[in-house]
Amino acid sequence: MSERLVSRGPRPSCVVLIVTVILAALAATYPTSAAKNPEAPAATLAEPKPPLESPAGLASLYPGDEGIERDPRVLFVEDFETGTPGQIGARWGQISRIENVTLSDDIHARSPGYKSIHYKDNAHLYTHTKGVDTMYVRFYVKFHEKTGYIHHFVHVVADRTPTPWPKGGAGETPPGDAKFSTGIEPTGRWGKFPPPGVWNFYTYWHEMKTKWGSVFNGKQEPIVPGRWYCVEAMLKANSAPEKADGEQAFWVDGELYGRFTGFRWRTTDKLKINSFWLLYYNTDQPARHNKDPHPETRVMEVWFDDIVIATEYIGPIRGKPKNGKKKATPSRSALLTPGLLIAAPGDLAFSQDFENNADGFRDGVLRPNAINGSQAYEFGPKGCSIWNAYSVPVKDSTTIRFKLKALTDVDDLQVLIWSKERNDNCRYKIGPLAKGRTRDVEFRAIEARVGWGMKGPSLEGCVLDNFKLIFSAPDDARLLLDDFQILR
Ligand SMILES: [Ca+2]
Ligand SMILES: [Ca+2]
Repeated sequence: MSERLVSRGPRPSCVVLIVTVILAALAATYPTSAAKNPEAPAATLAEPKPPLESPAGLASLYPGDEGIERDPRVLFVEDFETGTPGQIGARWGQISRIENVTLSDDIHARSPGYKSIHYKDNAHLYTHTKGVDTMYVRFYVKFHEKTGYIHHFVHVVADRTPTPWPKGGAGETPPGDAKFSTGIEPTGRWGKFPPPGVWNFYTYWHEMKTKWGSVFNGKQEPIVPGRWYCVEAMLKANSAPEKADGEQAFWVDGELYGRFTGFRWRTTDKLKINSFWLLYYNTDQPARHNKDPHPETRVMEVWFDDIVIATEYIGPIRGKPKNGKKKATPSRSALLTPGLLIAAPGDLAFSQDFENNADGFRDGVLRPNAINGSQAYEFGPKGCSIWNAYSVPVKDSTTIRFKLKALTDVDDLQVLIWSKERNDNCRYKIGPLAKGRTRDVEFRAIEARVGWGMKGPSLEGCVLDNFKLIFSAPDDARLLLDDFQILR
């Protein structure tokens, strides 16, 4: 599933230009290098530091990061000292391409532990924290000495309806009440820098002007392959739906490299920053875009360590643990605590298992022994539907759940829910389903939205009292539906 969402189109040069201009303006306000340069004029040094450039972070309170996981401002800690990749994946919530993930004794100079995690080619860990309005993420990272250019990298995500797996969305502008995200990524900037390039932000939100996300360039300092770095990213939501006071910033080895302001990231404060994607995604595309003359010599490997996620600035590790090497108590995904990130599904409002009848449903027929021996409801591409068998005001907890089995290959499966309030259908796209495959579908009613592209208003606040399922296939194609449930 993660493959689909990460294909990326070309980065429009006009955006790069605009952002460069914005950055130049910002640089005047935040003289990052001058403040660190002992030869800079005294006047520059005497100026008060911008709030985000404070050199002291949470890490300065916990030498060697010892006990940092117990700070109430800290949301998640992972030092890769505990457990196998499988166990690490289980506590994060999801690991992909586990066969490409190993623990390594390659550690950075300030490491308070023994091990880092190593990815080869393609892999990810994906996790969730409690939802917050401002998130800081710190990680240590090293690229292989022979690294090539990288397609996609580490992301911070605000997701209204979080799932254990990262969702799609490449090339799609997310609705302002559903999602925004930013990636802290190396980019070659069309071959201007050797691999892996320089750090930038690659960002998706509802007001982005381009199809493929927006790029925000910071200080153009080429990343040295084979060297460990401390990289930090901050994402701050706008304080009210109508205010454009959101921000994002990133630091390298404690130095502010880029700060960008004036974002209206979200249209509701119900949308919180809550997901972290330790992603390493490679294709042959960036080698082409950057005109890499020797892509065949590249070794796509990366190391990560000492991840801390918090609501305040963290900073690089300072000092050493009191008693030599240490292990953190590793965190667990907030999604593993039901009801913490999103209201748990409500009470059952309606269910139909099709064992005795199809009461409420129309335009299909009962079929015995259809899905794992259970009787189900069979219907064609024009769809089946149910009207007025339940009436549920749509809240975050309102959930729709059912089982599908395709008797032929079908495409473009989607749910239509008519909304009187919207005077339109709200849609939820399921996608294709291969012949013989059974799928458990579960989604929140607030995920259904007006419009073919699901970009319009959602079903939030409407009354849920109908459901229709349609798909694309020849007229004689058939699909089976079973165990349909509506939860309040
Ligand atoms: Ca470690
Ligand atoms: Ca059944």
